Amino acid sequence: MSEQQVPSYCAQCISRCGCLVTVKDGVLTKVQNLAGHPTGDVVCVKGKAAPQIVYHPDRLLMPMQRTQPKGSDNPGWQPISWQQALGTIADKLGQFRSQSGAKSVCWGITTPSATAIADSFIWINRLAHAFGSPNKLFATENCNWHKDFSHAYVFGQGIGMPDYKNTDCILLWGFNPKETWPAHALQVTEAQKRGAKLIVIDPRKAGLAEKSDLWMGITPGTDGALAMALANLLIANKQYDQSFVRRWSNGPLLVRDDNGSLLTAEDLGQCGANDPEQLVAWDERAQAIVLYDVKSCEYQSDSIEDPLFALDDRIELNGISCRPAFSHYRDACQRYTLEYAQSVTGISAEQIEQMASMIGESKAVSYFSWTGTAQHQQATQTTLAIASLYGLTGCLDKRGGNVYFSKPPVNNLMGFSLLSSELRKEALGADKPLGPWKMGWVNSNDLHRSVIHKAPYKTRALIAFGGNPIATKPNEAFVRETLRELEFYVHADLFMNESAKEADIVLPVSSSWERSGLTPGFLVSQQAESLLQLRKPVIEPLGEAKSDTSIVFELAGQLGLGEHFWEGEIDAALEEVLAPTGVSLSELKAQPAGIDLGLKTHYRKYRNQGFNTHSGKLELYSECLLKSGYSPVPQFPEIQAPSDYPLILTSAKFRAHCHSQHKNIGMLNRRADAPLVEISRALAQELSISANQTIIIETPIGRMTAIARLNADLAKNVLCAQYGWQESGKNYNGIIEQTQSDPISGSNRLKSQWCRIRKLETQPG
Ligand SMILES: Nc1nc2c(c(=O)[nH]1)N[C@H]1C(S)=C(S)[C@@H](COP(=O)(O)OP(=O)(O)OC[C@H]3O[C@@H](n4cnc5c(=O)[nH]c(N)nc54)[C@H](O)[C@@H]3O)O[C@H]1N2
Ligand SMILES: Nc1nc2c(c(=O)[nH]1)N[C@H]1C(S)=C(S)[C@@H](COP(=O)(O)OP(=O)(O)OC[C@H]3O[C@@H](n4cnc5c(=O)[nH]c(N)nc54)[C@H](O)[C@@H]3O)O[C@H]1N2
Ligand code: SF4
Ligand SMILES: [Mo]
Repeated sequence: MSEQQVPSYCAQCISRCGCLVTVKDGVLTKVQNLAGHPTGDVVCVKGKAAPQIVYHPDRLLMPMQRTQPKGSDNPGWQPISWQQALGTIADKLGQFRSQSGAKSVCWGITTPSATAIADSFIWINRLAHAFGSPNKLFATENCNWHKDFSHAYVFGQGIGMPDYKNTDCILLWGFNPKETWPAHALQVTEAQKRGAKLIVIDPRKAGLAEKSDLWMGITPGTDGALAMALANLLIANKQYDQSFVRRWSNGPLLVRDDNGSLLTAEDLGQCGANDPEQLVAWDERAQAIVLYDVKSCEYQSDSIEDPLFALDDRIELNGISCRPAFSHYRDACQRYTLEYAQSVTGISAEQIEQMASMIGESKAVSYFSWTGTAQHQQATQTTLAIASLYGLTGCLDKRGGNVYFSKPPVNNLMGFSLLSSELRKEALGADKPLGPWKMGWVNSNDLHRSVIHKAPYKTRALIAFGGNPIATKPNEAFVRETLRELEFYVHADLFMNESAKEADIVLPVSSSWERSGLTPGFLVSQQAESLLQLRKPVIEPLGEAKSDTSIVFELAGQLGLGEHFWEGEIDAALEEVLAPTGVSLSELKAQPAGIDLGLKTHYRKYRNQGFNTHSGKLELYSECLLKSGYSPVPQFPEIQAPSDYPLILTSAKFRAHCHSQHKNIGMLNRRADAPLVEISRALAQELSISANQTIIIETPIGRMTAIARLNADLAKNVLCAQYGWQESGKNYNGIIEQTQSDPISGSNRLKSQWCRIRKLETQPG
């Protein structure tokens, strides 16, 4: 008998936990944590369940094609060879490309945060681009867009990572790492042991909220109002970092009253149209303007260490009335009085004041926010409000704040440059001025419009690498209609899911344990970011399963795109990814536990390079949003709940499952075969609902059943249900209205759907 223990990492979710894998006679038997690895302190139950996932009898083991028409009860799957499968796919794609243009083919990608698709993410994007299509169906609008991209309107880049080793006060804002990112949660707990304070903003007192210093039980979807009220208090009490705001934010830059644009030196006749762009601030002490050069990010003044820039007053220059950008932001915040914020968020004025003082009194504040704030109709404005509030603390990229740790320098080979700029502008969704479509990330609403209404053109095929939009995008029926109407749908996966059942061809994908993967940096600390690790396959692929990367490289060859794919040599491609690190693939292969690049953190990099925004400053006022037709400061139009749906339904993730996955895995599904829904004791009492009874949740578009769990801490008008059950009637996203979406990101009310509930008359026995 041969037994091996291989140092590796679990690739099944964003936590990418360092692990030790036991393989006996070629069989994966055990996954345990790998002490000493920067994310190796724990593996979760899904990691431990890896053998059950890998050897599950439902694994797809060979390519199959449909023989019965779509909509039939039984698709009549017939096994086919890889050669037949890839040949058919290449022929069909070639046909669509020549008849309707490559953009008529959309490429689907499951989420890298809850699957191992990160192994292949760049290659799938690259294939779409090399093929000539800008369109990729992805989860970003409900997932990482807000933390990684809408934050950039304020910061010039994403949210960063809390510098847990040095922080004094942590905000977990709509993020529950205890269930969703254990390596992250451990850092929080360590920081708490050191004395850092923890504030959790979550409708549920869940996860680390139990051990927090302050739990803010917010009404779902109202985080923007809380952020604005907190900012209002910090400004009123002068508890914000005034020197940072004056020196490094665009707060002092003057805004024209007539059109909202930033005042330029050219407006004042101080330079010509062809001179480099210069903006204008007002020096209170000198009672004079100071010009700001956008390109160099420098003010033309020596006295800036002693900040004198005006933040408040309206002045008239050259007949143009204007006032500092900061005053616009401050005015927007002033609408959020304690009374108003209390009425909107359901949080007491005392608690809001307490949170503001904790932020104001802490030297180094850090925060992380993810899907709790991102799955709402006003998700973009919400993240702008939170990012702007954070901007006031002056902690961005400061020791103990949210920091951009140094990362292994790898080549980004997603291949956007393979697409012409004209084609990039034809991505579905490009009728909106901004949003994920700019990266070619298409949402299910825009895809539906294209497939069903041919607007602005018809999408004919979808080639999906994992994902289950029927269970994870809003309005199951709407998504099913899209998939069914496609002329050709290919789905590559480990398992047959509800969406894959609509496919014409299904391809078997190997699990992460059967293939290799590269992780350049493990995110949660500088030490973790310094690690470069190549995961090697620990077992042979099951059946005929292939990795997504192999499928991409082989398909590229068949499509005549081999030149963009190193003529099928995956190792050569990986060498190119690694080139800037100076580490070769063979060196990395020889070190299965990874190579520590010993990278060092550089704080406050903006001092040398400015922020990556248009003005080069942290933007509390966004001219970019204004020019695209949106409010330049966070703004929340009041949206009225329909009177017959008085409750608010939110959702959350839990440790044992990722989205629609893992419901079939015995050791991950001990508790229930139906979604659970947390409801408040008060509401349960009013409706005579007891724990474990089945209730019906209704929205304007449908109903689902769920099993009640009573929660004494939940507000009476809030429910939190599990999602990801695929069966109609249990599918949470079957009852979410796709019509109400964020105007910029396209996010949906997956966490703030109006609903009503009742008890199921006849309870299952
Ligand atoms: N076990 C497991 N881990 C996962 C995943 C998984 O499916 N399962 N998925 C991965 C992926 S793709 C992602 S994006 C991450 C996401 O990770 P998280 O963002 O942590 O995921 P959620 O649990 O959906 O949401 C976080 C918290 O937001 C709260 N919440 C709900 N509504 C609101 C609201 O309106 N405001 C506020 N402030 N909070 C609210 C919920 O109660 C929940 O506790 O997790 C990753 N890790
Ligand atoms: N109501 C509600 N809906 C939500 C959310 C929520 O909080 N509430 N969260 C949203 C979020 S954050 C996200 S990211 C989306 C996720 O949405 P999806 O990306 O649709 O995620 P899953 O349901 O996990 O589907 C993953 C599928 O990919 C397969 N898979 C796993 N690993 C691989 C692999 O390596 N290769 C291939 N080819 N396939 C693989 C799995 O077997 C599974 O069938 O869901 C969103 N939907
Ligand atoms: S949290 Fe669990 S599933 Fe995710 S990487 Fe760690 S062990 Fe794997
Ligand atoms: Mo996600």
